[in-house]
Amino acid sequence: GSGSTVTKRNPVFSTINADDIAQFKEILGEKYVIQDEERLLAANTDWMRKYKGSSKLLLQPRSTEEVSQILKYCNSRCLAVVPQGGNTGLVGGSVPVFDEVIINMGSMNDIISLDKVSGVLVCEAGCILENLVSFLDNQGFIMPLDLGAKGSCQIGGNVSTNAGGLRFVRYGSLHGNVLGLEAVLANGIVLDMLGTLRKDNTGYDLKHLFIGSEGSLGIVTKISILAPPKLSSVNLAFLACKDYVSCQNLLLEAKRKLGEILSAFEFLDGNSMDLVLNHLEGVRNPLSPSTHDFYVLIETTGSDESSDKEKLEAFLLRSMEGGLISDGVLAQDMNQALSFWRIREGVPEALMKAGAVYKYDLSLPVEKMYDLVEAMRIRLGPAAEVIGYGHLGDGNLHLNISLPEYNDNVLAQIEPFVYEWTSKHRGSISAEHGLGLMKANKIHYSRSPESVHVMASIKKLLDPNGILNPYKVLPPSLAS
Ligand code: FAD
Ligand code: 2HG
Ligand code: ZN
Repeated sequence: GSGSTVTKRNPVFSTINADDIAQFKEILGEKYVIQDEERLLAANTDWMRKYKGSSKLLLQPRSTEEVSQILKYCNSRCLAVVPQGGNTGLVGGSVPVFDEVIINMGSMNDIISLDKVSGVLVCEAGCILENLVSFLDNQGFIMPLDLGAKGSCQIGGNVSTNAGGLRFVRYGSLHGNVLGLEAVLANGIVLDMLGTLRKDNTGYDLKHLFIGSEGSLGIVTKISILAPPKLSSVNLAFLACKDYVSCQNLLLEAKRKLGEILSAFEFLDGNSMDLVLNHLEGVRNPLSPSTHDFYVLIETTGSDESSDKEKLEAFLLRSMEGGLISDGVLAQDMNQALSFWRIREGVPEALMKAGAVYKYDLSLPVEKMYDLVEAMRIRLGPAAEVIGYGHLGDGNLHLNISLPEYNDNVLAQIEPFVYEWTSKHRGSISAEHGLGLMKANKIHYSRSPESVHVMASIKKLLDPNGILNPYKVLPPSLAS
């Protein structure tokens, strides 16, 4: 009872019966129609173990044609479905709320092609991000996105959530990097939008509807994505700042002085660092024994080893002299760089180990961002640990509130305060994780009634029976 916000199953949806199972076995083959309790328990539970569904059926299609047949059948029977990728989503979007059929994309994991001239990679939606990273690395390319969940999340899940991550500051959104998609609509129709062109203004660009719509408009089956060339020189600095305003000023300086080579600018506060040190094995503070209130990671990626390094070193020296940085260390090799990243990428895992967590993924004006963390600390007092970290270079704060157990009194102190505060500062209540189940009813804090109305019309047009990921993204009252 820690995460769910919906209490009633929509009665328009059918429940699965023996005929349905037989039909799915006909379409997929016995082996790919899964009713095994252990598999279902895992697929019903989200990464945070906060949202739990009670689905009795998981389907594992191996081709677009199979996805199409499954959806066509589910639509005709009014059976609700949840598309599921790596199940690393953080807003309760990837698991059923009640007994929705889980459509797991993990078996659609073929890499279809890489054009080494254009850098366009075409692959199936179930490819795990890290596998694409390794494949491209061998060919001299990189993925335009990187995130802590890379070992489990799938490119289809990334596209469906419009995931941001650690390289966004350099390569931008998937709305720019995804060149084409194939998606299956609720009625089984396959939309071939799998272009590989950089420029293509022929009418409405429909693929964008599927980027970030969290499985509510269709199932993404194939993706073409622009992979940047791998550059020879990557450097990573782990820095300490005495206060938040120094982090902010360091960002402005980094954009001006490292602009063309800057590839990541991440921050975490001292409380986030403590949490990581207390809960993750084998992690140490590279700046210890000193402790600091703020830490910043700056990564540069460029093509000239000596001049890139010189540029970064000069920048760090100047920032140190100017008092923007109070301490810092430059990774000397790949292993040390990985150990720095482990600290930043390990925060969500450390939070999980610490107990219960309330997560807020906010876009805010950089100069206001940390005020919210401080306001929250004052509001909650010693009842909870409030930490702030995230993608400072993108104006994206991850505000997390950690406590031993879920507590409705604490929650009532956090919400709606956090949403109202964000809305007042014209921020977004979902910078990169999506709305999922957690925030389906909160969309109005960041979108006008007119916009939400158009979204609901699009949903109705593409999925008139509302079978695709019900109770998620839009307020249920509008979506069905
Ligand atoms: P899932 O969790 O399985 O699904 C997410 C949503 O997409 C669900 O609504 C699901 O129904 C839908 N979906 C999945 N596959 C498809 C498909 N093929 N077609 C249609 N709909 C589909 N997010 C960020 O943006 N930036 C980060 O830096 C970041 N870091 C993370 C670090 C950790 C440790 C964790 C656990 C999560 C992180 N996330 C981050 C959140 C998460 O959004 C991403 O991990 C990822 O994009 C989700 O991919 P997935 O394959 O696990 O999708
Ligand atoms: C990250 O940037 C992820 O590490 C997770 O987006 C954020 O745990 C969070 O709040
Ligand atoms: Zn993030």
